[in-house]
Amino acid sequence: SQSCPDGPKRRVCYYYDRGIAGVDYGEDHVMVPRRVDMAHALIRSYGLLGDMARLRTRPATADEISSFHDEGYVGLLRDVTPEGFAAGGEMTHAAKGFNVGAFAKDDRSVDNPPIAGLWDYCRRYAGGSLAAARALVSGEAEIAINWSGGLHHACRERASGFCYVNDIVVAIHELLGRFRRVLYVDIDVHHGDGVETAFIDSARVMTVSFHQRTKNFFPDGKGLVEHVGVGDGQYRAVNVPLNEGMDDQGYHGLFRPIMAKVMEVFQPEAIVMQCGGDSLSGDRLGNQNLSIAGHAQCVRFMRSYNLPLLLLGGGGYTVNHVAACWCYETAVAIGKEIDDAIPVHCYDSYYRSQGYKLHYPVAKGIKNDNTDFHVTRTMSIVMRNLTHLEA
Ligand code: ZLV
Ligand code: CA
Ligand code: ZN
Repeated sequence: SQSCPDGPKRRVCYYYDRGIAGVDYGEDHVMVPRRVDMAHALIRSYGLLGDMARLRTRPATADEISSFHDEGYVGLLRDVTPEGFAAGGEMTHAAKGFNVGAFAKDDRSVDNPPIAGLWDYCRRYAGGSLAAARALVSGEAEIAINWSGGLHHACRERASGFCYVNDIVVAIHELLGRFRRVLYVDIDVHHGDGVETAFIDSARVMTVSFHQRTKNFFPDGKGLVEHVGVGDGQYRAVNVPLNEGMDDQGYHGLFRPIMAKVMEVFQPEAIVMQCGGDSLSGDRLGNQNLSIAGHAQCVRFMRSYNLPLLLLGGGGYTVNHVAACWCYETAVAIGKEIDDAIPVHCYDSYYRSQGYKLHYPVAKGIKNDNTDFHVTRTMSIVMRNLTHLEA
């Protein structure tokens, strides 16, 4: 196959379901599923759809979702409606028990609203991740992409952090049918707690999360560098906590050596990467300072190992940034250079503030609270933990 700066082109499968774009978490909610439609429109306008096979699939079934989730919780996801929830009866009570529609203790915001079409939404984004995993299992694809997936906080029997069904866990279960060891890498600014917990005692799945760990940052109390997994999973959970303001250089100073060591000691047969775009500079929730190039460098680095690779979305709350990022990472997956100038397309007005350029400049004058002392300490603890897995 044709060569390019990042090695040969790869067979890439891509999932997109237009039924997801219209999902509404609520007017004041920061999660905007339309960002996936924006990314898709951008991907199309750059002509990248011609370089990938499109994954056509059916939405995931209740049985497939139940491979991870509790049946009672799955039943609630299927039955709950905004109207039924608003009625204040039995359903309201049941939903809140599963953390759907529950108010935060201290304010009026709802992380996991009982949105219209909730079950259909869950089935579609989980179906995409499952189909992507199957394309890797069959060998049809070397890289499979679902930007609408990556909802890493969902637990077996409760919603958490805008996530209802954990499509990542469902997809990893599918990959385990074929691959002996699966590596999970999470560059979302939040800790990948749902995935870590699901495989906390597994020797076959290693989870690595890079995340912001500052006062009260969600999910509070998770993802400490000391959390390494239990039982057969000991040292197979890796946590890299960050302070605010990490830039490209600092991030890669950690990412590259840690991931190289992880690859060496764990020797996975497939890689799943959650590419949450809230670690980008200027995100509405995250306080990091990565550029799109820096974020995508993580994808490029994992891709260079030439293993079956599943790329998923996740967070990302400044919609023009995250859409541009996922478009660029799609090009990286394919192995194609794309122009910085955004082509004319239906969402191009969203990119006016960045001069219609894909690579917007990172925020200036952001303080990087990750001192050399902090970074060196984190790195040495993580590396020491990993030496326990050396053959
Ligand atoms: O990007 O903010 O902090 C994957 C992902 O990782 C909380 N939730 C909970 C725990 C107590 N608080 C609730 C109060 C939050 C303050 C207000 C919001 C306003 C509207 C809608 C959502 C939020 C919000 N919620 C900001 N941060 C949260 C987190 C959840 C973060 C999930 C990240 C998901 C998709
Ligand atoms: Ca993370
Ligand atoms: Zn996030």
